[in-house]
Amino acid sequence: MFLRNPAPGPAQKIILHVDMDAFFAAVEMREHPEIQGRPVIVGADPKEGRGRGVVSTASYEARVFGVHSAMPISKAFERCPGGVFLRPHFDLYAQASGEVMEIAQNTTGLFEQVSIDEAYLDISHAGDYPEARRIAVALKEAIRNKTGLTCSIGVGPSKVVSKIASDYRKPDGLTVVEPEHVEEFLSPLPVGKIPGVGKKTREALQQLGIRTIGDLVRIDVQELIALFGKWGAVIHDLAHGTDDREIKQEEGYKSISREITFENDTGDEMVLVQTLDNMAAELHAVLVNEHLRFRTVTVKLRDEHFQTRTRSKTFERYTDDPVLIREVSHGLLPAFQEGLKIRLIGLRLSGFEPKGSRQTTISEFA
Ligand code: TTP
Ligand code: MG
Repeated sequence: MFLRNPAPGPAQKIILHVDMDAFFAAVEMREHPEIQGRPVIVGADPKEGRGRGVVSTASYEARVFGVHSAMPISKAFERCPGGVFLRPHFDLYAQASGEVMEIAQNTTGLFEQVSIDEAYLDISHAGDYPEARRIAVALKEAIRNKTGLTCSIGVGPSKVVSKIASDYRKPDGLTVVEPEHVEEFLSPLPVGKIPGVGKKTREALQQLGIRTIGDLVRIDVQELIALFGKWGAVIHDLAHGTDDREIKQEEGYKSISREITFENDTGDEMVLVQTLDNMAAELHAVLVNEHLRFRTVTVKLRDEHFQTRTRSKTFERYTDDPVLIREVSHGLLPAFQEGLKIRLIGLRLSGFEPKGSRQTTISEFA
């Protein structure tokens, strides 16, 4: 009998998303084995419940008490007074991030780092999902063996599906969603699982009786566009798992940035300054680890009415001075209207030294 191979169809895209578990807290626990298994909360000083900053992250043991990122540290102290409260050590996190990203990057496929603890890989070359799963298992093992840290991985046919999947069984999870199971995987999940859908969008959708991604799929896209404009069309696509964003493999960094959305909008300038200082320290640690020097600092603020403003300053010379980052960012804090609260603050460093003058390419991650 003559058996024909099936005609080759268009190559299917297979995307992997890796995200470290309770990253800052996990690095602290690795450094201090005596606090392993305890509720660990990294963030501002709780000052016996009078502290004003926010939680950076909490170990899974602390999350049982209802403590999570961006929560006021005073509330975290109230919920978990027996927790181990630590100030962040960004140099350690930048170094650990470098180790993890080097391992991820050495996995075959296009690589894109999207934050200090997460990255995408395009592993379409795997050809099928069983092989993609083997790549994911090997990556988890390599990260655990070489860094002592656990991560969660999601694999699926698009960025959005793999990202939602990596979050699905945290910590130390692996979730593989084949194309024919995307709808069944996504539909029972709450709409808040879609990246970018925050409290405000969630509340507006709830007014329409939409709670799950399945509810969102069933609604006419025109209704969403009427309500949210372009963003309505985007979330409708994402709800279907449709996302054509490619993996952007970049030669070195164009910018490094950090954004924090507060759990409760804040009008407290001290909180803004403290948050900027934390982000400055974190970004500075990345600069040092990656041997980068920059020229431009940008501060971004989004107020309670979703109005976003950015202000930048560019220096004549390249620098990596941490004091300068802090001072300039404070100076850039745009004067905000009395009484107007802030929901998001961001800090970005860009304008790095041209490639070649120093070691700045991603392949030189140490
Ligand atoms: P995340 O990946 O969002 O959180 P996580 O790694 O701590 O926990 P998970 O297991 O749910 O992934 O963020 C990575 C790190 O970024 C986190 O360890 C601390 C920092 N971070 C902040 O400083 N503030 C924030 O509001 C968030 C969300 C994260
Ligand atoms: Mg993480």
